Amino acid sequence: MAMEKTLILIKPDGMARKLTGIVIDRLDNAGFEMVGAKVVAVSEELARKHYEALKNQPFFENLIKYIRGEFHGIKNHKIIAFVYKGENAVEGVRKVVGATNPEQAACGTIRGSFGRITTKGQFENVVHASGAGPEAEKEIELWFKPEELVE
Ligand code: IDP
Ligand code: MG
Repeated sequence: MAMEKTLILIKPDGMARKLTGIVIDRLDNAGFEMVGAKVVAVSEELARKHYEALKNQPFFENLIKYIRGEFHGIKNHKIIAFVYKGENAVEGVRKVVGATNPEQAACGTIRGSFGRITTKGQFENVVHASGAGPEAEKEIELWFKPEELVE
């Protein structure tokens, strides 16, 4: 067991559907501690950096539009970013969040409860959560300044 930090984003569908409170509640109940939080207007540059590893995927351009709120009419492209901390937080938060494909996400996970695939095939999976390996540290550095984390 290791103390870890991980990045969570409330994606534009989660914002539009007013799911922020539910996401916070589920992470609270799973025993994770919020150490950073802010509202972010996602720039094109930030979006592309965040999803850099997926730049060769066929859905990449849609992903950039999605995270910038272009499918959901979010005023000022607003999303909410969090850093959560806890024992094995990266894997643990991913368990609470559920599988990438909302149709495959287990019942009771955030994505299993609230995610959907649109008729155009766009995954709307409510939240982003850092994956295993160096991803969490890299993402936290991209989205937060060190002094924005309260530990
Ligand atoms: P993750 O969000 O569960 O970590 P990743 O593979 O890192 O999944 O992909 C990032 C995001 O890209 C997903 O959350 C989802 O919004 C989108 N995505 C991933 N795979 C597909 C796909 O096969 N079709 C459409 N969108 C996808
Ligand atoms: Mg990922």
